[in-house]
Amino acid sequence: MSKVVTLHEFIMNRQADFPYASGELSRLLNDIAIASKIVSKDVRRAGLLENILGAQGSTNVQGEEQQKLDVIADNQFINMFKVGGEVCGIASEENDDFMPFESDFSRQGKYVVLFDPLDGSSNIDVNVSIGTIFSIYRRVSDLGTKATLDDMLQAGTEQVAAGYVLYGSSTMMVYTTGKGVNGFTLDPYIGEFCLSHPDMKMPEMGRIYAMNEGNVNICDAGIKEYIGTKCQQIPEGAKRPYSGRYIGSLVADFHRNLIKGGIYIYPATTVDPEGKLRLLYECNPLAFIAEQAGGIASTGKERILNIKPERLHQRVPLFIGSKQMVEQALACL
Ligand code: P6P
Repeated sequence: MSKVVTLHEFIMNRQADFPYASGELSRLLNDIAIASKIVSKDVRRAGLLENILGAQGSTNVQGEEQQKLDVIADNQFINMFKVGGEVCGIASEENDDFMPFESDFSRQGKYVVLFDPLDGSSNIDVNVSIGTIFSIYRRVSDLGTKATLDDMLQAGTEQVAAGYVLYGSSTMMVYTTGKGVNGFTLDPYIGEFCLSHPDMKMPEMGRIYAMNEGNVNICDAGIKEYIGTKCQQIPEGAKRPYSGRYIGSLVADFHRNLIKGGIYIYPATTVDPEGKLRLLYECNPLAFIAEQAGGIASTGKERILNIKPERLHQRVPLFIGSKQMVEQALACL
């Protein structure tokens, strides 16, 4: 029987990876884990509690109808960051502008967090997996001052950590600090995330493609070519074509591809000329994880992590997953 390694133990053990770390990032990652457990509890009961299920009756800056659980999750993470003291400000999908924390206590925080509190929330009412995505940067503004927009608009290469929480058949937290990717499964009986997927690597090749094929005639014709010639033909030596799997929840599609190999495509379309997914709190964190696991993340024209953001809710096209699959798709564009 191997020893159970909790997330807390793992983080503390890995702290030695960061010679100058004085524990702030470790505490921040633990704060995220605690907030995720609380959100997981709410997600698991969403269908039972009238005050949780359904639409909030408001729309976010994206023009998307907010679900009650979107707002609950957003507030849960924000409150955790405020009391934790490691974060001087945040930006989230659910808030129009970035949020510098006002207290002197928070202004001493070294980090900013950009996050999507509940991605795929339109799936809540139909009981499909959803997820939280987060991206952590060191602030560029001076300690003790108010967080600035520049703290938020940093290239993905500057991330110190990134991860996601998947509220699926089990609740998992997967993250990287730039030294590989590790996955933890929440054991509800002890209330701890326990190491279940050490040193995750994305297979270089896979047989799963994830795309909303309803868009296939309103995007780059090369994508239709890739799907028609690579995904929907029987590869040499194989017995069947690739499998199309599209959950409609980015975190769930990404996680499956991370484990089994695969590609997720959300291209620019005539409806969403910049693509649908947000650079700062969806594409960058997953790109960091993908690359750390041996995968690739591109807009179709450039490496996601190299982009210098200009706007908080900036959208970009996303091709992310197994190295060879993404390369094949990009070659068709
Ligand atoms: P569509 C959810 O809204 C999301 O941001 C991702 O989680 C998901 O992959 C995508 O959008 C689904 O978008 O246009 O296919 O419904």
